[in-house]
Amino acid sequence: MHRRARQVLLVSAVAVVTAAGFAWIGAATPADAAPVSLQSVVPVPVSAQPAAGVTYTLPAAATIQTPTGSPAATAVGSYLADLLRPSTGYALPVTTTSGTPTSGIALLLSGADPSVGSEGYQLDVTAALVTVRAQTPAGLFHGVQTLRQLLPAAVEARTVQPGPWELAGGRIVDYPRYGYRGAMLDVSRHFFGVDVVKRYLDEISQYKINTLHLHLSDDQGWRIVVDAWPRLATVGGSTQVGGGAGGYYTKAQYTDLVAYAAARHITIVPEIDMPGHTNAALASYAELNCNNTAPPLYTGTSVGFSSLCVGKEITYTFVQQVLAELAALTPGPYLHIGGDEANSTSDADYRTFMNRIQPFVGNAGKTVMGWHQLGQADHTPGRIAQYWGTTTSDADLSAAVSKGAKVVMSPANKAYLDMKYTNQTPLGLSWAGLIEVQTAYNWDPATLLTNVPASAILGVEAPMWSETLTKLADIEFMAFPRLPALAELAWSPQSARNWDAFKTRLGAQGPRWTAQGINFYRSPQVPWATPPATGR
Ligand code: IFG
Repeated sequence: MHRRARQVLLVSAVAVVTAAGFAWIGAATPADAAPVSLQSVVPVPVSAQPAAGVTYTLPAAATIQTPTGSPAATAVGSYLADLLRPSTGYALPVTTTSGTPTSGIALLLSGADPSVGSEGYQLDVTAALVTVRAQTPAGLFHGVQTLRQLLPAAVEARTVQPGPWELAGGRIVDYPRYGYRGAMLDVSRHFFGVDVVKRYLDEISQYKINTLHLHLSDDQGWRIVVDAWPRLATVGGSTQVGGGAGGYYTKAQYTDLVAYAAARHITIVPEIDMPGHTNAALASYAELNCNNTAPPLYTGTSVGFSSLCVGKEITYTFVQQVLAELAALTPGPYLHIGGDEANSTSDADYRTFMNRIQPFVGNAGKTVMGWHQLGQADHTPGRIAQYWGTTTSDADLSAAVSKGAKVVMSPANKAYLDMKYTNQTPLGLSWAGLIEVQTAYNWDPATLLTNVPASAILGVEAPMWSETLTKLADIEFMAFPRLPALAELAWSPQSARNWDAFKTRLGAQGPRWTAQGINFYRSPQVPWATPPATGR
């Protein structure tokens, strides 16, 4: 090659590398330099109107202002301050005001678009201030989660990051499609302590989930103290799948979890699974068994082999006392009484048992929730059937609905977070099928079932069974990114949802999870954004 030409080639090569280099460095900043788009929020809002050319920059002296006379609104302000202080390094005092702020961040309980209802919000960003308006503190909390996502991913770091902390101008008016937006954690197969559950509550609250169902009892473990039956915890809670030490929540710990959830506007739904899935209770008290002999504690993963003794009176004393003590600790409206896989209980006994114990829930001031097999038993007012089937119709579910039940959708082949993503997923099961992110996202809770009216659907819940999960990182790997996908099904209008737009919005959540230390699955279906250069 001619020398001159070689020189030109070399220069241009250097130019390309340099440009590419700058381009690469540049690539790290446009994400930071351009404020996060209002169109990028997960779950996608009902409406988002960007204000072209308007940007709000959070000043170091900003205050967070909440209305006088609402401690719950002030608590949301403090929650926001706790989120933003570590990464911005700003003081962000939380003050109360009876007026209309003109700068900083305002959380107000007046002036919201009436469409926001009891859980929605209106978010306005101008050059001068950010205002979240809602009718309730829960609405303010959900607006704060959106505000959080509109700040750079670096805001999720727990050490001070360089700003600027910019927000794109505009207005979002948003409210949920469904009132029941849940996650479930099985703390029986493997026990997870208070700190793990609190971390999971932190993580799911980012996506406007408002219910955490705790599966507190099963064959392998009983996880909540019952004063009238102390061996349930001390014996029934003494092991877990694989033979580990297990554990249980004291009443004080359960109460702490309930309060922690409530501060994130999440309601706890406790489950005592009956009459099957009861080996831990049967192993704790011989007298609960029909043959007066306690079976050994169970550390395997089979299901369907246990049953409370339907013919013994002590069984009903037991159930009534357990439910009464649990109800007294549970401010939420529901007690979940299980009812699944009662393979060792005859159909007649199942109906006899369920018809006799359901009133105990009502007597304790709560409403019955159960797996959809509960449709075999009589209706009780307000009852919820939780659908966990893999088919588009089910006789027990139809029976429940025909008797007046509402439905929470947890189809095992769409919403079970313990299902493997692919055959290569190291954790999880696959009996309901493999669930990659697109499978978890691409369905409509209102129309999946052929013979259940859309009006019967209360919402969606994503169960996380823990036969194969032993630690927080396992829970995170299975929940992220599918839980945000299911959260969008539960919150956003069906008309606003489509996979191609969602996967890009989901990809932009990746750096936020990296900054939070969430151990998420980098699904090949998702175009993951590059994480910002943040310290943890
Ligand atoms: N089905 C059982 C769960 C659990 C699950 C694991 C329900 C309602 C399989 N019952 O799901 O206890 O073992 O995927």
